[in-house]
Amino acid sequence: MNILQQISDQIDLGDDEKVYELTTTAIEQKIPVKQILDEGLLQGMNIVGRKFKEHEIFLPEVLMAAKAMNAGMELVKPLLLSGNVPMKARVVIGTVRGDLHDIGKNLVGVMLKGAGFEIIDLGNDVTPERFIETAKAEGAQFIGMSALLTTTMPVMKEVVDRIRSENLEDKIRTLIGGAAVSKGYAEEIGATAYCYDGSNAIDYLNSVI
Ligand code: B12
Repeated sequence: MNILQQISDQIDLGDDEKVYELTTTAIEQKIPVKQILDEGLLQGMNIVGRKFKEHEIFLPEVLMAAKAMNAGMELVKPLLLSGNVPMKARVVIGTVRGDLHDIGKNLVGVMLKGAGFEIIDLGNDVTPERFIETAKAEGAQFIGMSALLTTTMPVMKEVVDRIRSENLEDKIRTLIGGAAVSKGYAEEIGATAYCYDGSNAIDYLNSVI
């Protein structure tokens, strides 16, 4: 069986040691890192997401899959970061208040860093105040927010509204992403942009800086 297919299967089975082992082999075989990510690791998480949605699996299995995904990400991360690219802009990134999903946000952070952006990662469960105060204190030009839950996406609007009420729109632009949100939602709340993944975020940022 194709090694990327095996990585995906082992994420689905939640075996972090196997994922680590297989990802190491895939890297040694010089399979492009983007392909390992898309066709192995992310493919596995997509299957897990579908099964969770259809109640075929439950939270403990999802947690194990997330742990397995992270085991692979640890190996892929240095490759995404290699190459000394000059700093292009500073981005504060985080998952919004009440939301603990951080796999996608971490991945986007690593990809942006690899593309030459300075990333200040606030982690998950981040309040609007913390996003804005950090961006102001660090002189960041962008705030990147992640939300995976429909119940937490309104926090993004709180951030956008607050930036507007403090007249900071020209200084700090907002970028939103995560499975719960869409381009339409970004337009509705007045966020500067919606990006569906890390590559899309890199393209967007490169086009505006
Ligand atoms: C893994 C997972 C978990 C793990 C999270 C582990 C972790 N450390 O992140 C655990 C088990 C903790 C979990 C818990 C819960 N989860 Co959950 N979880 C998932 C699952 C299966 C996969 C998410 C994931 O990591 N995907 C892989 C990453 C790489 O993809 P991604 O996050 O979408 O990120 C990509 C893009 O969206 C984008 N992106 C993401 N963020 C950002 C930010 C910026 C700035 C940009 C530019 C781009 C960007 O780029 C990324 C890379 O391509 C999803 C299913 C799904 N389809 O998304 C459910 C899902 C998100 N969870 C769900 C639910 C309901 C829950 C719980 C409420 C369950 C419960 N009953 O307790 C809790 C909530 C906990 C909380 N308060 O946050 C629902 C949400 C439904 C909804 N409409 O709100 C989903 C959709 C599953 C479902 N279909 O029911 N979950």
